[in-house]
Amino acid sequence: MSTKFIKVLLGLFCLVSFARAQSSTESNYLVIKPGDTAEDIVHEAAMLTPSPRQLRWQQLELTCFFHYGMNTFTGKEWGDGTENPLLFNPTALDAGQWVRTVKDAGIKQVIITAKHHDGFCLWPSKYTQHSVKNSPWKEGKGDVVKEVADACKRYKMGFGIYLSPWDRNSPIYGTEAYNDYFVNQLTELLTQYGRVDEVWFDGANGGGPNGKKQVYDFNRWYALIRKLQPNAVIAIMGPDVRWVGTESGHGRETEWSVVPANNLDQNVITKSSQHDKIFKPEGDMRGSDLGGRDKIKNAKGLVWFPAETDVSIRPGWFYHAAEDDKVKSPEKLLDIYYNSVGMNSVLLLNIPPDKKGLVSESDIKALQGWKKLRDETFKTNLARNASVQCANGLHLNALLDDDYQTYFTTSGIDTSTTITLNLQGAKTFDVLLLQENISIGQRVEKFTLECWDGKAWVKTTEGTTIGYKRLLRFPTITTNKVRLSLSARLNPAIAAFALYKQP
Ligand code: FUL
Repeated sequence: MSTKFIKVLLGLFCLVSFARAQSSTESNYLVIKPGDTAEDIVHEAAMLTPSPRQLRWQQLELTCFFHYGMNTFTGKEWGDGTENPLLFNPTALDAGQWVRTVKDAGIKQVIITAKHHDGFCLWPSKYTQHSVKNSPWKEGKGDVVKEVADACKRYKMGFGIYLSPWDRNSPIYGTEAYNDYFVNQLTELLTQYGRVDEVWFDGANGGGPNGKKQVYDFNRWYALIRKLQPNAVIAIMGPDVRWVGTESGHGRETEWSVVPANNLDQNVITKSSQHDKIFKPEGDMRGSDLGGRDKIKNAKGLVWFPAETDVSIRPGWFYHAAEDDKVKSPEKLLDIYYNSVGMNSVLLLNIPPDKKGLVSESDIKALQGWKKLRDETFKTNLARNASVQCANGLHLNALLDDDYQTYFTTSGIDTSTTITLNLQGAKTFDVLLLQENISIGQRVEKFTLECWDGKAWVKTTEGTTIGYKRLLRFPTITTNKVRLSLSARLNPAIAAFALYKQP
């Protein structure tokens, strides 16, 4: 039996025997074996699945940043670390208002900038004087990180921390002692505030106060996080979540969650279990396609490494009163939603609280308008009552059952299919939603939606990858019959198909 045939059989076994997806036990990483053909590698990519922590994170869809700190009070974006802690003095800080506001907008997890590049800590760290403990706020007894963590518990929201590796205040930055200092701070954050769901490490690495650059001890940090907070994803300068490559809020049309892993340290991999692989992301993060056939054919390894799209609701990452009239409109935020969540990415939207310590009115209005636009569009799936036909399909109704766990797939070794949906009368729509069940893998490489105009099939929209979620907008169309054609790397696992009409 050829290895290709065995792999196809294996893929089929996974699909057919698990009509409902089980919790992911497959690996999110593999090393390409010498002698694997380009076709073998494509099948291997199709078999990779997210780790449980990556799967949980992907399903959040909407997360947010709170950039807050010394810059809020100095008006800067990057403090230089010489700022006086006396400047930090919010008059009405209410983390409950922050978390409530973003929860009302549909956001599921927040990340607080516990320390930005200026080194000022929003919690009373034992290891530095440059923190809230030397500020007038609550007479030095306050702890912003605790207030945010507590609000997240109260409102049942995910909680994450941003800890800037680059520290422009620390006198030991640029020496090995800084790595110990960083581990000490990380330990405080990972042990004093309950569950942490995401740890976000920035890529920025300039010089410290003495001009020296720091060689970061990433592996030590990752091991500490895995030990103290095993459910947390480690983002950006970390192994679980990849930066999408821009800060514009627009992801890529072709977004593969499986990408080459040439930079993995092979010694670390063989020493640790594959689920706990440890590596620092390197290489091109900005290309238009990071995981297509051309990109993976010469890879040494493959890894499930999904994209996160970070963007600020304002021009800057921190609050500046002068930008109150430059808050992104609900329509602009909706565009960002289609181009991030709708492109197989998680959105990380920054909403910076103001000097008082509150999310400002202009941001609240924009978030409310954005939520309303999404609710109006996505309230009714116009394909919901369709009858579904497919010559080589299995579990056809799984497409429309509103259950992400169940999924449509193809029979035999077919990796392409055409699904026809009779909409039971004329329907008018302008949005297509597709979802793959990623606990089986990301497999679709190309899809086309056509509508029946009474005489012939007319192409309405098309795309390449789907992944966890794909949303496409197109000119309004009315029809009683649509068909979806797709081709995949291995039997596709389609969890959802929906059509919507924008208000
Ligand atoms: C960047 C930082 O330099 C910005 O200040 C901001 O924190 C952004 C999210 O990441 O690299």
